[in-house]
Amino acid sequence: GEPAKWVSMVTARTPTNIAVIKYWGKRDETLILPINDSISVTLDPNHLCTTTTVSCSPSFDQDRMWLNGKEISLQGGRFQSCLREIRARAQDVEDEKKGIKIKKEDWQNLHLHIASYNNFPTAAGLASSAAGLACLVFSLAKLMNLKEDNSQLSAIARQGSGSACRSLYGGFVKWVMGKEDNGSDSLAVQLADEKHWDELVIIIAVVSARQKETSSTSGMRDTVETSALIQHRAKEVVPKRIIQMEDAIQKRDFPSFARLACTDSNQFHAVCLDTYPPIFYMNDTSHRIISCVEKWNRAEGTPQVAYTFDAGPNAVMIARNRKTAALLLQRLLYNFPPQSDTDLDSYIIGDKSI
Ligand code: 2P0
Repeated sequence: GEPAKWVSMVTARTPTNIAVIKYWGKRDETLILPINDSISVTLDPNHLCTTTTVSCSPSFDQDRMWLNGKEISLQGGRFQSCLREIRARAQDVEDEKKGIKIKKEDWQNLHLHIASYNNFPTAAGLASSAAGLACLVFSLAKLMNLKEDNSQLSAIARQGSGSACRSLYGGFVKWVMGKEDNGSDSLAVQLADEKHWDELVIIIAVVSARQKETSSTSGMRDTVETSALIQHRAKEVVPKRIIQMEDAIQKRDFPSFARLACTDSNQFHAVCLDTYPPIFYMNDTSHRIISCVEKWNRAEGTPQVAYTFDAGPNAVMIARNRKTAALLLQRLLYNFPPQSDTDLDSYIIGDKSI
């Protein structure tokens, strides 16, 4: 009679991460190998995150994927690299209750259906690809019963999107650039877990939810090709900051942490400006937020809040504790009053066109 039709399914949720020492520039575009180490903090999984369900069934006749409910193409080389790496490590799966028995060689022919949701604006410089690719790799690894640990999985996620490798861990994470040409040692390690420094509060001001104009991938390619500053940054500046940042995290030294995070964000944007043609990710509102935080920190005599901006105008602010976070929110609402109270737009500051 009819062969048994079954579906095997795994759902995972992965938070995004925010770099405090930035990744910008690759030495290998295909394997996604960076020109410097980077350090990030992974957000609370209840907030900015991707939820992904991966499934396989003998009744699926092709690989398909939906992002926020809309079908997207899986032809891209990066997705295919991740899938190839995962399939190569797939193991036997057996679930007697559901009548599922998959031999590892079967994975080469079983097709996948993948549904992924971001609960935040995609590609607006809020590291959506980081959470997305990390979640995809993690859920596929569970579906196919991989034996690899999170660090080894991070080296696979890296090939989907560089910053994704840092979302395989919570807390503070370092992406070690590695030395090997094949990328085997370019992976994420956890520096401290999420409980280590839990007084910190992260506040994100969505300055604009529009998609960014220059993708990170092409932006960093242009930077490596045209900026004279990027080599100085990668070789001289970042290695020292990585050591200092690890130390600041270990000691929960907020003044050092804030100084390093702010100056590294500023240097990343300086390197973007040094790219030809220049890349502008921050806008006037971003600059006003920096001034506001700098003025406050100076008035207090010691940093209360750190800021960092990625490939977009949105501000990520890290307050030293809950009390400071409450004061920060007050200041932001006073200086950047919401422009509409009708819908989600009220969370978007400074961009009248939205
Ligand atoms: C970071 N960003 O360290 C830096 C800071 C943006 C600014 O990683 O080409 O999406 O997929 O490796 O990871 C954004 O770049 O780029 C990024 P690809 P990715 O978070």
